[in-house]
Amino acid sequence: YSEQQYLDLLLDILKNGDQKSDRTGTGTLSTFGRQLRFDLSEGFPLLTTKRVPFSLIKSELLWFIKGDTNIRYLLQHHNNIWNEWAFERYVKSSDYEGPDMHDFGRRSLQDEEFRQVYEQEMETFKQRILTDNHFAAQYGELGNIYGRQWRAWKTSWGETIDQLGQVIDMIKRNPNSRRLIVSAWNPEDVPAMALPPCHTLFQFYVADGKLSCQLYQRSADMFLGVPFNIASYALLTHLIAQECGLGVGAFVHTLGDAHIYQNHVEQSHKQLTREMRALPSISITHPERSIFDLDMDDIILEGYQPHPAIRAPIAV
Ligand code: UFP
Repeated sequence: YSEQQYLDLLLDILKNGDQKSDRTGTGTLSTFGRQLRFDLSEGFPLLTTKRVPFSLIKSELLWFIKGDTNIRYLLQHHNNIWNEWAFERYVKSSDYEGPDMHDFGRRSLQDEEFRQVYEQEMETFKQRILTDNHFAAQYGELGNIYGRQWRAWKTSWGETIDQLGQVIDMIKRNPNSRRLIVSAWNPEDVPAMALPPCHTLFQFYVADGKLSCQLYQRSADMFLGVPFNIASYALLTHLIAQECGLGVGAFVHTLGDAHIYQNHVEQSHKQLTREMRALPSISITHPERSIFDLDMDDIILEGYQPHPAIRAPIAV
């Protein structure tokens, strides 16, 4: 059963993980080199032991697929998950003239008065991204993140490579290929990135008329990040299978540093007390539409009846 594997790994890390300090100063329990395997024909692997916000996963994935790296599209779909990265560049720039925002992530958790000022500034920032084209082009842009590497990887000879487009063509023309790979990890760009890609590289595999996908994730926040990542790549596999006229096989999730933050331990135990429910399913309403033209309404999640969400602080 798909979800059980996730829960088993969560429990194993709680019991046997090594205590390890980390970049964010939070501290983790950690293991290295683990794998989860989801049979996508069993159902769509969106966790049922807590609610995972599928619409955020869907809009982020469509944004990646379009090769868009500007948060305006996300904001138009009420998706705020990348805001802090854009906001940070803005408040560090010479154009920013508002109240001091240094270290806003940590300070807004610790200082209620500051949090209100920060939220006001963030709201103003979001409105300007949505309404001011020039401002959006300058400060909504996140640069060399997933969408760019997937669709327009820069070459040394001054051109770009559409890795996702090419891999889809290859799946259609030569499904037996063992070279069906997309890499988000660009060593030339990594030193300048605030958040180097966590989902680093993925490979497709076709057998028996079914498409499988394996992801190598270098760093995995088991409680908050991984439930998103599983659903995102499961959805990507569905969309590409549809595009290529194939059924869905497995999503194989290989994890490098798989960790539970110390401030997620209690929440993880709580999740482990819950009974799994039936998995939801995915349907695509315009199967003839190209994967690059899909909109939010074209993908429908059905039968999702999870336990309530469990709040936890995100490590920044
Ligand atoms: N993280 C995930 N999945 C993601 C993502 C981030 O688990 O899709 F973007 C977590 C992993 C880690 C942190 O806890 O974010 C990134 O920190 P670092 O770069 O130090 O590994």
